[in-house]
Amino acid sequence: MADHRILGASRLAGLTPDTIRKWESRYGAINPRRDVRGIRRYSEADINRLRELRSATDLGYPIGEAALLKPEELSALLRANSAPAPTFRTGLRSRRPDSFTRAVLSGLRRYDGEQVDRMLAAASHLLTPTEFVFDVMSPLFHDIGEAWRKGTMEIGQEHLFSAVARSLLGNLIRRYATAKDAPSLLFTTPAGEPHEFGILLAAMLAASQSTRVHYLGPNMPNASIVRSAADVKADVVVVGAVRSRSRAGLRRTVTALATALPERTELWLGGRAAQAAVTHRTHVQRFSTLREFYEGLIREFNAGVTVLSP
Ligand code: B12
Repeated sequence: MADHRILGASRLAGLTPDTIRKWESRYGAINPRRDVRGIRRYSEADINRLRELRSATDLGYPIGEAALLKPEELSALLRANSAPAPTFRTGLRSRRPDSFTRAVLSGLRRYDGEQVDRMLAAASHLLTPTEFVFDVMSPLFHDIGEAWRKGTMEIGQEHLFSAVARSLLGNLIRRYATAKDAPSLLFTTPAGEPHEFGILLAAMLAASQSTRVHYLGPNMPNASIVRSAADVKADVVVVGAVRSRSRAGLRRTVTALATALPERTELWLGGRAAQAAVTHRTHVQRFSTLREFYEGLIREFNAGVTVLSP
């Protein structure tokens, strides 16, 4: 069957020539052959792919994401979504979390921060908050941290991912709507504890459950934590502890913090070193994993309804 020039392809696919060119140059969505004069020639398969990409974007998928799908994946996606368009955070079953993690890692290998950002943003839109945290962000942080530690990934790539992830998670946390009387949770780590991604993910889970989140980042002296907790009327201070080098030091810090916080404020400890920080004060809870923390949130605040501001 004869190939088509761009005008014919445009008519058959229902897209403007300009869009077709952009989808090719920006997203690598198709790769038409060129004839001897360098003019693009679109095969039936190219036109079919353009039609399917158009349908995917009509359904609400960003072109940058749809363009990454292989032809059979794109067809399967359209079959699964032939009914209504996805709405924000419906947790689309056909969007497999591992397709996002693969796309993020491939962007990261090329230092393509824009792709990393786009894929993470798409995952945050198309998956539920818990799927996003447990199935995309947590495995990515883990795998990238390990790859960096083993030397199979450059420190620059780990930093690129961390910068994009920190900014995206920060924005997401601020976008959740909270009621005025929602429980107030403050997130930080003690002085000398630089590992912040556990508290960042925990903060995202808490925000998705309509609590009021105050994310203050890592490495805060006890006195500052106590003052900030008073300022924001914290119901809970959530402290992350990943390093376990000095158990005694951590225990001292945590006990001092627990004592200095007012009675109304609970202290929640999270992270792999949290168990080491034994303290006998009441109103202290420990969560080794993010899942336990999430269950704790639901249990304590009877949360469950996710409200997003537009
Ligand atoms: C990235 C990283 C760093 C970064 C942190 C950047 C940042 N802004 O967070 C930097 C470069 C700062 C760093 C520094 C150090 N690090 Co470091 N780091 C890592 C690494 C590679 C990844 C950690 C990470 O972010 N993982 C992703 C997060 C999401 O997972 P996570 O931290 O494991 O937390 C999980 C749970 O613990 C829990 N969790 C964690 N926090 C919280 C909080 C709450 C509230 C809850 C509910 C749950 C929770 O949920 C998470 C998901 O399951 C790990 C190795 C690894 N692969 O884990 C080492 C690691 C954590 N680092 C380690 C160490 C020793 C250090 C250093 C002391 C020295 C060093 N050898 O590098 C310094 C600290 C120096 C200092 N200033 O004090 C050790 C800790 C060992 C230990 N048990 O004590 C590890 C395990 C590496 C190792 N095997 O030696 N590190």
